[in-house]
Amino acid sequence: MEKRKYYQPEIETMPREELKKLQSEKLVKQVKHVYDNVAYYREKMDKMGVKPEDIHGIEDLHKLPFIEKSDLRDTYPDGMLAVPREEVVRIHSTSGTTGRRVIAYYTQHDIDLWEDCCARAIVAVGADKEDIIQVSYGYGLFTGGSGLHGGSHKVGCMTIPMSSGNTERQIQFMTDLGATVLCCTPSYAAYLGESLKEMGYTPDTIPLKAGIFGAEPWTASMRKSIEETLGIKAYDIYGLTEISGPGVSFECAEQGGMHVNEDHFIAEIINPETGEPLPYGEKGELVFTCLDKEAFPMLRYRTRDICVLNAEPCPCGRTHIRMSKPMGRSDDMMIIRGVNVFPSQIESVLLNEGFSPNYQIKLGRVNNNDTFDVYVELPAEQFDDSVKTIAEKERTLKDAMRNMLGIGPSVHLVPPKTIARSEGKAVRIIDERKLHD
Ligand code: DLL
Repeated sequence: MEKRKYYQPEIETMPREELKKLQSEKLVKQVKHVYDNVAYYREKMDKMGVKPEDIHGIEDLHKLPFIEKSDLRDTYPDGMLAVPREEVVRIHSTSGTTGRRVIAYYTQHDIDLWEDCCARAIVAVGADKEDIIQVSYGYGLFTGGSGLHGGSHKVGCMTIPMSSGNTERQIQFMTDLGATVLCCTPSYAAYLGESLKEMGYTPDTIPLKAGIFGAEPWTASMRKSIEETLGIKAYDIYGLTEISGPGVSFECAEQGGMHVNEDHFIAEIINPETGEPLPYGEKGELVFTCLDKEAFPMLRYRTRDICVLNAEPCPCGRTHIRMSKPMGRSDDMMIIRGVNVFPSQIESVLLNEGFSPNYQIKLGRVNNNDTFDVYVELPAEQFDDSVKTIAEKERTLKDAMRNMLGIGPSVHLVPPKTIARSEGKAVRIIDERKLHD
C-alpha cells in the first residue's frame, strides 16, 4: 500500500487564497464567540473601542487587543473559559507556581483538532498505520504526552504510552516491540541515544527510523548528533499549552522550518517593544490567534518566542507558512530539562525560606543534558554555621525549589557578598548551553 503524504491533504495543501478565506470566515465567528463569552476580553475590546462587527476578516486582525501571560494570571483559574464548564472534557497546564500556572481547557472538539494537528506532524515524518510510536514525552498536565498519543491514534499507529523517565524500561520496550518513531524532548532523545550506545546498540540495531522532538530549544549540531547515535531522521515540533500543545507547527521532510497549522491558528510576528505587526521574513515575537478552539480560544496571544515566518512555497506541497525555530525569548523564561522556569519562582522560594534574593542561576550542558545550579548567598549571621547545617539548608532549598518548579537544581550556599553585584540589572542567569545556532 502506498504511504500517504499528508494526513488531511485537502487542508494541508489548500491554495493560499482559499486558506485566507477560510481563516477570515473562522475569525469573524471566533471574535464574536469570545466577545459574547469572555467578559475579560470583552472589556479589553470595549476599552479599545473595537466591536465584533468591526472584524470582517484577517485584514482586521491587528485591531484586536493582545492577550499576554499576565492576562492569564489575572484571570486564573477560569476567567478565560469561553464555554459552560460542563462542555469541558479536559484541562492541561504549564509548569510553574500558582501565579504563573496557566490552565488550558478543552472541549471534545478542541481535543479533536489538536490531535489532528499532531497526526499531521506524524504523517509528515513518513509514519503511517504500520508504524509503532513510542511516546516518551511526559503524560499528565504537560501537553506533550497526550497530544502525540492522540495524534498517533488518529493515524492508526500502535502507540506505546511510555511517558518520560525509566530509561531501562524505555529501551526494553523500544527494542522488544520495534518502535519506529520516538516522540520526546531532544535532550531526552540524546540521553536515550547515549544509554543505547553504552548498552552496545549501534544505529543499525536500533529499530527507530524517525523522531519527533520539541518542547525546548535544540541546535543543528544536537540534531546531527541525535540522528547519528539513533540512526534516525530527527524532526522538530513546536507548540504551547495556551494554544493547544504540541503540533501548533511541525517540520516536513524538507526540514526548512515548521508548517503552522493555519486553518486552526493564525501566526503573526510583532515588534516585541511596540506591538506593531511586522511583515513575513522579519524577526520578532510570535503571536497566535486560535480560529476554532471553543473552550480556551486565545486571540492574539503573545508567545514571547522570537521567530521569523516564511510564506515561500514549500517543495513538500503543503501551503501553510513555516516558522523558524524559536531563536530566543522576549522574556526571562528558561526551559530547563523541558520544564519552563522563571527566575521569579526561584526568588519566591528564597524569600519563603528566609534567604535574601542574592542568587545566580547557572545553566550548562553535559552529555546533551541540562545542568542546573543555583548559587545563593548565606545571610551574614548564618555564615559561621557548621558544614553539616549548611548542607541541610542546601537540601531544604533544593526540595523547596523542586516542589515549586518540578525539577530540583543543585543548590550551593556561598559566603555573603560573593555573588557579583551588577551596576544595572542584576545578572541572574548565566546560560552556557548554546541552545541557538
Ligand atoms: O512545550 C508543548 C510541546 C510539547 C511542544 C511537546 C512540542 C513537543 P509548554 O510547556 O507550554 O508547551 O511550553 C511552550 O516551549 O513557548 C517555546 O518557548 C518552547 N518550545 C516548544 N516547542 C519548541 C521547539 C510545550 N520545538 C514553550 N523549539 C514555547 C524550541 C520550543 N522551543
